[in-house]
Formats: sequence, C-alpha cells, structure tokens
Amino acid sequence: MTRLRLRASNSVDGHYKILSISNKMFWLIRIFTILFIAGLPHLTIAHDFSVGDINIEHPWTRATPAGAKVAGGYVTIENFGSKPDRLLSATMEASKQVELHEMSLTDGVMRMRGLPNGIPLPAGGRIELQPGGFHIMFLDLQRPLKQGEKVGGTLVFERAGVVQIEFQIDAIGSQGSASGDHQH
Ligand SMILES: [Cu+2]
Repeated sequence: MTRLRLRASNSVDGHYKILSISNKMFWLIRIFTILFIAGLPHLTIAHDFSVGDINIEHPWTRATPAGAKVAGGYVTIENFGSKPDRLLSATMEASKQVELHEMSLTDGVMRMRGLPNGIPLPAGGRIELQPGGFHIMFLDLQRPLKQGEKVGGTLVFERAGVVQIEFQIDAIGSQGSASGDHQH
C-alpha cells in the first residue's frame, strides 16, 4: 500500500528519472568492477625487465608535488648468473641528474650517502632498492611525476650493460612493500 501511494504521489517522469539514474549507476559499477578486475594483474604482478642474467623487478617511484626537485627510485634486482655484477648508474627521463644512494641509520640519525662505485650484485644474489636503504636518487626533476604514469629510464650494469626500464609512479607517501621512510 505504501509503495502504491508513493508511486501515485510521484509523477511518472520523476519515477523514470530515478530508475534511469539507478540503471546508470548499475552499469557504472559493473564497468568499474570489470576495469578493476582487469587492472588487478597490473597492480599485483610487478612489471619486470631483464638483461643478460639480470632480472629487474618493478622499478617504481612516487608522485611528486609541483616544484619538487628530488625523488627516490626503487627496484629489486636479481642476478641469476654465475658471475658477480654491479649496478653502476641509472637514468630517468624526467630527471637531468640521477645518482645511486644509500640511506642508513647511524647513531639514531638517518644519513644518506652517494655510491659512486655503484651497488654490488653478487652471483646468484639479489639487491633491493627500497625506502630507507639503497635507492636511485633523482636529483633534478624537470616536471612533477604523476601517479599512475610510467616514466622511461635505464639501469647500467658493469657486466650486463644497459637496460631500458620504466619506473611506475605510485602514490605520494607510498612505501612499497618495505617499511621506513625516505625524507629529502
Ligand atoms: Cu638519496
């Protein structure tokens, strides 16, 4: 009875308007659900690159606010070879200057130092560049990095040579899978 009265008190137009909105919402939700599920592999399965015996897993950095000049880059690198290698340097399209750095906690103070000799990569070994530890340092950003975009770059290895990669831009404040912070 209540429903009948409600319908009777609404104009036919009003009733259909409500229906059509909820139909649109229904389709929007369906489309977003499909897009979300379709997008999941990209979110959960890292993007990988390789060169020779070296596998490069999920290079990423953070979105930056307008005017920011520096950012840290992170990646996991595995050496499947029987000989040691070394990450010598890196480049990134949006930064004129890029260095390899290490953050470490010394006497309760986080310190950062440049690694002009690169980062050693033992045979069969794995190094993780992550917030609070080894990282790639973008020192002269030419533009803000936007969440969701991918920015090209390279990693240069002593043995394996140069490999083209893409840095995925995650949210401002993202910590990746690691804990600790990287303040600049
Ligand atoms: Cu740094």
